[in-house]
Amino acid sequence: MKILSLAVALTFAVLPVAFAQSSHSMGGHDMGTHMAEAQPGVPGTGTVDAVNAALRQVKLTHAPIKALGWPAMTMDFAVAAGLDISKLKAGDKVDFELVRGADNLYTIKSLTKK
Ligand SMILES: [Cu+2]
Repeated sequence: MKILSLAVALTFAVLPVAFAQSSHSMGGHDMGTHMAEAQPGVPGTGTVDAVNAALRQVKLTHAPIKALGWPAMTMDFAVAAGLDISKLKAGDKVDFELVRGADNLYTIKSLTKK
């Protein structure tokens, strides 16, 4: 019986592909990343799952955000400096606004309980 040694060749064929497409990246919006201040916020709505005031992080289960092409999901968000999350707790229903930072991650810039 003959063993085909294709495995090695295949290994090298696959490498450079899975780079640019993270689930939260969005094509067609390449106006540069220096303008975070001027960006309008992207509105969203969701439910708080956890609050980490020390890390300034909120875990949210958010509804789909069409403007970003995001499906509904549960994820952690950084919270903008100056936004008070001390009264926020798990189970709160919230409206929020996101802005994209220079690192391409979205930060919550405003958040209100419903
Ligand atoms: Cu998400």
